[in-house]
Amino acid sequence: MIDFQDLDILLRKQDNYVLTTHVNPDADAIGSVLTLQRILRIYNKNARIILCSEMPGYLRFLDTENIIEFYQPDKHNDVIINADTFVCLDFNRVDRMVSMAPLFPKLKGLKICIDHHQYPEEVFDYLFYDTDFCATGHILYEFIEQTNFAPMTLSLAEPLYAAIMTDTGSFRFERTTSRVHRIAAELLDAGVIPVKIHGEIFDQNSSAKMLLLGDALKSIEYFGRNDELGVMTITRENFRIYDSREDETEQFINLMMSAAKIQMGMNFIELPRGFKVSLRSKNILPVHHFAARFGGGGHRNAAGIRISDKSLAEMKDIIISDAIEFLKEQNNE
Ligand SMILES: [Mn+2]
Repeated sequence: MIDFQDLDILLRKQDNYVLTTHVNPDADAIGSVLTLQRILRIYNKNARIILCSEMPGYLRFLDTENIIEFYQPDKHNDVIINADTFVCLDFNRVDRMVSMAPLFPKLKGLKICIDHHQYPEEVFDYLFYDTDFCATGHILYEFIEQTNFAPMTLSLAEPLYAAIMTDTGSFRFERTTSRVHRIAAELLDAGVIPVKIHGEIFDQNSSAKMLLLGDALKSIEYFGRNDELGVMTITRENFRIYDSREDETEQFINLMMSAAKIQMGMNFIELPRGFKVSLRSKNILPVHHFAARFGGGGHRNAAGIRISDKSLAEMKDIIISDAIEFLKEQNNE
């Protein structure tokens, strides 16, 4: 249970806030930092949003005032270190803010985490976290409703809708409750136009990204007796050919998961240094337990691994063999 009154007290207490979210921010990440910034503005606070990743182009429409800043050490270190309160949204492990992570132990102010992922690191002064929420935006919605500090306006409703709609996979994932649909209805009443938000988020692909997707789909290999494990691979060479970026591949794995027989999907993505593996599963298969074997984490049906000290070529076969064994164990074979 999250104590929204406690959070309210903390958000009214100080003057200078810095908000951030995880590397490669998604719509829940961006929607949440923007919503909290707008809440803090209603409280007459000075709140800056500083991110370790560039703002993804397709989410720029949410930042109507263009206030999100990309972290630059010279410009931001003092601001971050001396902030009264530093708020981490939609992530709970310091290493997820990559280039900003070394600043964390130096922070002079309060460290608050607002999140809905499992296994938070025990490094925050205040942790507002509950995995029952479908999105960090969902937590902020309940905060606004329970503290009742201001009416639900479009500037709050739009980022919240983007956050909740995307983190529920367009209202289809497990935590999509009747409550979540009622919240969506409230957000529509505040002026959100679903066709506009869906169009902005889902129909902004570049022509090059479609070609990269073609290569990614062609790379799919199946393993297991019944093709229950799917593996997709995107190399640096793929990115180079299409002049594309890692963040453009985020939805690719979901297309692979639409194969009927697949139980678990892995997308190996080669990075400038090392690689990452996005993991998905269906039903009760706990893919975050598999991720933990390689130092990763996430949710039961969506998790990830990031490895920077070994190459994709060195590790890919090892991880696949381990995944085959993991599936056997899970299926009691
Ligand atoms: Mn989220």
